[in-house]
Amino acid sequence: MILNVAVIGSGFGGLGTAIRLKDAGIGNFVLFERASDLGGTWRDNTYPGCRCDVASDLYSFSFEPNPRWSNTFSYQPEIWAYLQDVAAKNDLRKLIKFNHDVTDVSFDSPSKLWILTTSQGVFQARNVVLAAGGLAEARMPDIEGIDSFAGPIMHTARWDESVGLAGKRVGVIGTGASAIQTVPQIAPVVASLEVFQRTPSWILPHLGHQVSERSKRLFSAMPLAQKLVRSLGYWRRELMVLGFVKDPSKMTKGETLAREHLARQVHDSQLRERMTPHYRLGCKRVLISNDYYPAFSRENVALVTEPIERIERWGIRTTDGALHEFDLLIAATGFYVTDNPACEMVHGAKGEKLVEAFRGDMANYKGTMFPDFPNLFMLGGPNTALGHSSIIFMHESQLNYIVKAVKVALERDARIEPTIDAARKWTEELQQKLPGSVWGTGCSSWYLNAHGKNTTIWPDFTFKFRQETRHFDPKDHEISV
Ligand code: N01
Repeated sequence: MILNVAVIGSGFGGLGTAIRLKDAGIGNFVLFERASDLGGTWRDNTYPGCRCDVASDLYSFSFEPNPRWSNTFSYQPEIWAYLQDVAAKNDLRKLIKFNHDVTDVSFDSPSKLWILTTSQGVFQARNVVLAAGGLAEARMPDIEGIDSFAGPIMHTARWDESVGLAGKRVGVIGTGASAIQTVPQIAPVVASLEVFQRTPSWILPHLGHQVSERSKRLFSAMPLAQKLVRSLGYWRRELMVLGFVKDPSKMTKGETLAREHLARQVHDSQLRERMTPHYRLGCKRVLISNDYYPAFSRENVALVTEPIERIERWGIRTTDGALHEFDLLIAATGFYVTDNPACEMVHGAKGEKLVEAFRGDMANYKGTMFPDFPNLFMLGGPNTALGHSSIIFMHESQLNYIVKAVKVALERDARIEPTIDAARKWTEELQQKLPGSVWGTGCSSWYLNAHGKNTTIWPDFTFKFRQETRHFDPKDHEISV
C-alpha cells in the first residue's frame, strides 16, 4: 500500500502532525517510531531533575491545553504523560508503527514516491514529514580515551536507572541545560561529585512554581483564563527578541540579573569568578535554575575548570596532570543538532543528503522544504529553533503550511518542491539577520554548524514566522503533475 503521508517520529512534532492531518481530513498516514513508546525527547530524557525551561502553558499544543499542569514549568514525567494523554484522546496509538527504525528515506523520481527503509520492512509514501526531533541524538564527548574508562558512562539523554548512584564517586562532563538540572538532584545521593566545566553558562533565577488547585479549577472551568496566561507569557517572551536579535547590547540588563543571582548564591569569590561567563548573555542558550549554584556549597561537590586532557581507566586526567578518580561518569554533553543523523539518511531526487541543509550548503524554504526534496517536509528544520520561546509554537506554524501543501500534493497527485529562487531568497534574507544578533557576538554553541554558521535559530519574532507559514504560496513552488 502506498501511504499518503509517512511521518517519522512520535514526539511533539509527530503527534502534532497526526492531529493536524486528521483535522484536515487527510487519511492513510502512518507514524514510524524507532522506540517501543511515543514521546520523543520527553520519553528519552529521564535523568533526575529533567524539566522544561519554557512554561508549560506555552510548551504544549495550543489545540490541546492542559488545565492541570502541577507546576508552571513541568518536569519530564508530566510532559511525557501529557503526550500520552494527547495520543489517547486523539486515538493516535493505532497510527504509530512502533519499533520501526527508519534507516533510509530516498526519493524515487520515476514513481514520484518516497521509499522508506525501516528495521521492519520497506514502505512507500507520497509525502514525508520528518519529525525526528532536533535534540534526539545524544552526543558523547569526543574525548581521548573515553572507551578505556572502567566504569559506566551515561549520557543524560540515555539515563540508565539500573546504575545506582548511592555512595558513588561521580564525574559530570558539561554545564549546559541538562547538567544544571541534574547536578542538584544527584548531589545529595552520591559520595562525591565533580562537575567539569568548559564554558560557564549564564543562569537566571527560575520563576517556576506549583500551580494552586484553585487555578487548576479555574483553567478547567474557563479555558479562556489559561489562554490569557499563555498569551501574556508568549508576548513577554517575544519582547526578548528586541535584545536577542535587534540590539544585543540590551542583554546587559539580564547579565546584571544573572551576576546578582550568582553573587547571592555563591559566596566564595574565586568560585564565583570561575562561574562567571565572559560572553554576551543569550549567545549560548540562557539557563534558569535556583538550585544549581547552591549545590556547590555542599562538601561533596566540586567544580573543575582545568581542561580535560583524556579519560583513563580510573577517571579523568586534567591538563594540570591530576587524575580525578570516579566510579561513574555522566556525559551532559548535548546532542547532534546541525549534524543530526536523521538528516544523513534522507536522499533527495538527485541523491544528495538532507544534512547539507544544515551544513549551510543547501537553501531551504521556510525551514520546512528543500529544492530537489519533493513532498518532503521537515519539522524543526534549519533556523526554526528558538532561544527565547516555545518550539511547539514553531511546529504549529510549520504545520499550517505543511497541511496545505500536502493537500495540494494529494489532490493533484503532484510533485511539489520550492523553487530554487524562493529557497535562496528565504535563506539569504534570514542569514542576513544573524550577524547583528546575539548569536553573532562570538561564542561557541550548538546553534552553529562546523563552519560557524548559525543554521539553527530563528532570528526574529515568532509571530513573523507564523505569518510566513500561514499560506501555501504556489508561485514559490514547482508543482508538476
Ligand atoms: O547540552 P548543551 P544539554 N569536554 O549542548 C559541554 C535542551 N534541553 O543537553 O559550552 C568538555 O547545552 C559543553 O561545553 P561548552 C535545550 O535546548 C532543554 O545541556 O561547549 N565539555 C556544555 O557545557 C538545551 O540547550 C531542556 O564549552 C564538553 C555541555 O557539555 C539542549 O537541550 C533541558 C565537551 C553541553 O551542553 C542541550 O542541552 C535540557 C567536551 N568534549 C536540555 N563536549 C529544557 O528544559 C560538550 N561539553 C527544555
